[in-house]
Amino acid sequence: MARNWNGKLTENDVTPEGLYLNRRQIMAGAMAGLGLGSIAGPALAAPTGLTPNTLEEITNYNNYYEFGTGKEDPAEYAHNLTTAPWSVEINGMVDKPGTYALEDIVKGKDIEERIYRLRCVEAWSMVIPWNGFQLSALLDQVGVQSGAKYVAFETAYRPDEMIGASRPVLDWPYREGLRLDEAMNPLTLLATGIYGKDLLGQNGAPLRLVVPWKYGFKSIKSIVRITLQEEQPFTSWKDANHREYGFYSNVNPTVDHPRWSQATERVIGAGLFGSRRETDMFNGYGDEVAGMYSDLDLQKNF
Ligand SMILES: Nc1nc2c(c(=O)[nH]1)N[C@H]1C(S)=C(S)[C@@H](COP(=O)(O)O)O[C@H]1N2
Ligand SMILES: [Mo]
Repeated sequence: MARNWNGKLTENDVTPEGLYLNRRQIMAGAMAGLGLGSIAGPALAAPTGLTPNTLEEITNYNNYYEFGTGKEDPAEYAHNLTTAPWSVEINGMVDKPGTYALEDIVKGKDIEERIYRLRCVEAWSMVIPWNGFQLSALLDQVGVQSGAKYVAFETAYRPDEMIGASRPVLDWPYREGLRLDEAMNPLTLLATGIYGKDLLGQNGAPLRLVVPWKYGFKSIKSIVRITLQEEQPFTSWKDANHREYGFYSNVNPTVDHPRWSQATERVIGAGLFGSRRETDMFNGYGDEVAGMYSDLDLQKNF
């Protein structure tokens, strides 16, 4: 019987047994990958019984501007990033600041499968079966101090390994941020894999954020620093154009990008000419996240 991430029964109750067993085998594969987390309970189904895109699609149509702005550039160049050893500096308003080896970050975490929609601000979307753990587990581990209101994230900046990072596309390093309650939301994931395999470079190896109710650019890749702070963090896309990219960037079909509609999205891989679907408020995750924004005017705080 399939249950979604919070234990509710889902449409995946009708998932054929074969597919379900297949998922279990995939998860066994996940343990062989980074191999440091343990799988908790049954494979987790998506809230709406989503069918994931193929690994081929997920790894060949990417945005990772440090490796170029073309959709196929990351697949060609991102393997140049050295991802082992890897460490993440966790600092600011935390009880246990420090530079944590990736192994120590993953150790003891339940690596789950989370099948999420990814909605890019450019109005295309995919469905990705992530493996990872809740960001909240890491924040609990390091101890968030009272007074911290935001979490800032930073991607590695290595122009010698990143062919696109010597060009002034964004104010590097790529930086993103969340409000603390968004960071602690159970949907917010630190991903280590896809389809039970370690992340490839183009998807943000070895550790990237996944915030499924926000536009894809919030889901920052190849994280090297996490800072707990009182002030709203600097974020690269808002800095590049604050009229087009807000801090919140919640998926919202009623707030158009100044240069295009956000009402619909092109589904990657849906036939030769693709297909369009209507974009859902909060990318379909409103039940889980809308309450965080009840005091905000989402037209102004886009
Ligand atoms: N460091 C970094 N993170 C990034 C990006 C980037 O250019 N650099 N692109 C973002 C955008 S716009 C999207 S849509 C998603 C795409 O994730 P995917 O390529 O794994 O599907 O990554 C996000 N994270
Ligand atoms: Mo994006």
